[in-house]
Amino acid sequence: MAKVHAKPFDYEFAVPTTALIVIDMQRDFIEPGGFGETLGNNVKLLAAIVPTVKRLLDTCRKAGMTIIHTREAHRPDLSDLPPAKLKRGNPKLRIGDPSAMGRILIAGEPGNDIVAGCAPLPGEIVIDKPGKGAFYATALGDILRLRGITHLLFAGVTTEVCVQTTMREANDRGYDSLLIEDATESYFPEFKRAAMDMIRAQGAIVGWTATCDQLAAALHK
Ligand code: TIU
Repeated sequence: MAKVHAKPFDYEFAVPTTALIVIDMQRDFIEPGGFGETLGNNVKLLAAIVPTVKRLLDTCRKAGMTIIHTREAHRPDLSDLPPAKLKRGNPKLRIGDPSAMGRILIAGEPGNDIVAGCAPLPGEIVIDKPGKGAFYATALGDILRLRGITHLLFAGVTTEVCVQTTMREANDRGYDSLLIEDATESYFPEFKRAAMDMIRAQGAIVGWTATCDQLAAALHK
């Protein structure tokens, strides 16, 4: 067993029954011209965590852990896009519209790729998800069950949207989840802080948080 000096108390896990889930480290959220920027956000904040997410991936790879990447992605014919999601707000470009990186938030388009620094390696699992949570309308639950996974480490973007939604889905399904504090980011620093506080409040009501270095120390990497 590995023990991380996490908040609000130590987080214990065994590598064979743990997966690292890296949420939506996609050009659409992290580079100018993608979905995140069309929503009116400053994407520079998110780009800053790419080296830490890469270090986290390398740490978990060296430990031999199951690695899962997710992408927020819709089918080219938009058949999995609820009208409510398409019409919400007043973005410059809507999902499916052409942009400098291909069609916004559409599977297979350049903007939908995971950024080069966090690219999946052969053998790692990649899940396309139409929602904010990675369990909704995907095979994630079945994949974790088939591998006997009980513990989940989380990283990626954005903290209070797709990361926190997925952690809450995982929590209700019985997983013990640890969020890596410096490997997740929000367009809104105050939302990141609030999400961290919410997750670990009330005795880890949603899960735990710790830094990438604290995890690496627990894994002796
Ligand atoms: N991946 C993810 O978090 N999707 C979003 O739409 N996030 C926002 O913060 N908008």
